[in-house]
Amino acid sequence: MSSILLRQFPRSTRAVTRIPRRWTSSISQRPGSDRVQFPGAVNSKFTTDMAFINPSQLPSIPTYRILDSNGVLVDKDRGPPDVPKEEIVTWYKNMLTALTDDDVVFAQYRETGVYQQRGFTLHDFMSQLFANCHDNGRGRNMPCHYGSKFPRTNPDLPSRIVACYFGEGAASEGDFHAGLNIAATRSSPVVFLCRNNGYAISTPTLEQYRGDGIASRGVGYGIDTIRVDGNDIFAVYEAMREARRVALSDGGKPVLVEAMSYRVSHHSTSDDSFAYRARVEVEDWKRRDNPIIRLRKWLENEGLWNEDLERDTREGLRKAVLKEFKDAERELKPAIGEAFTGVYEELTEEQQQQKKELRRILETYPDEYDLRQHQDGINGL
Ligand SMILES: Cc1ncc(C[n+]2csc(CCOP(=O)(O)OP(=O)(O)O)c2C)c(N)n1
Ligand SMILES: [Mg+2]
Repeated sequence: MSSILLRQFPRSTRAVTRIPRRWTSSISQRPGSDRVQFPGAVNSKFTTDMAFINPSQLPSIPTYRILDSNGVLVDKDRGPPDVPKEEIVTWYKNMLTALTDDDVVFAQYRETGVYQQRGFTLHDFMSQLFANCHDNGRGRNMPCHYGSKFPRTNPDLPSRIVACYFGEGAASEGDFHAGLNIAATRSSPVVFLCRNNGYAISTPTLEQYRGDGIASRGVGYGIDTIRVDGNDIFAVYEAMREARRVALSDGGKPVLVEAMSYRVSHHSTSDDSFAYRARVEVEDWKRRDNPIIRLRKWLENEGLWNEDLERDTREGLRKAVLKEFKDAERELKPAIGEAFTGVYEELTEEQQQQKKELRRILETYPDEYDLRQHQDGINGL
């Protein structure tokens, strides 16, 4: 089965992993040494104190920031990121990226800005949200689960990384732990970006973990790690740029970035978050500190933004969104047969049977299924 899957990608895009040769047997205990040299834990000092490590008594991992919540530079001796100020105005409107177009992105569902930076248009977003025939996922994903194909076609391009975005709730899955450990032991150039927003739908972080956030886990897996103030776009940009550089150093290694940014909205339109958190907690974050307000304050202090620009920009964006919304709503859905394509190069026997069964059901109950909204109606199957 895997060979069928692999055949879909040109040979040049397959990962070539060089595993460094390690001579673990050369680690030996020197007589009289003050520390243990054991293959499973090197350089650990002997001690006669029997002291269990109590994590709650260790200092928390600090949070890197450049701007305070009033949009003022914390360290007066250093400036904002080294880019023209006018460019920072475009960050406010469109987001920014520290990645290159060639880096591979594995996203959750809050990475709209990342897609936008890579050329996704309002038309592309709306097509996906309405699962219409222009959606390049062919209507097979939940709304907001955007996707696009592998960008690389030329293996001679400069080194690239994989950026993997996820929430702190996703980090409660076993896959997170396996993923970090595999990336560490295989020296993979991956930047793991955890957005810690305090909640996994209705589950607060207190019910998810007792350690020092997600960052402490990176340390546990031997991964270069930083915690950053996720409301500070300058700090996140700099941390990501540096994480990318580190990921490509020493022949490749993973990096973990934990960005702290409180979720002010409900999880989704079907969620009423006041059922599980205090309204005042939300109001405080909304009013006092969030990434948009913080950057806006900095821009206003610099004389680069004002109320008029804010109003015009919001109005322009609102119109553009509503236009795409109306257009996308009117488009046909993808052909029904698309439900079966895109995974295997050829349909498996099981899929062929399922397709036949689907046709039988659709033809038996024509009043239950409106096929006119799909491209090619029943012929699209
Ligand atoms: C394996 C699995 N279990 C449950 C869900 C349902 N689910 C969707 S989003 C979500 C919360 C995720 O929280 P987090 O990773 O913190 O992301 P956030 O939405 O807070 O950014 C859950 C439980 C899922 N999609 N997949
Ligand atoms: Mg979360």
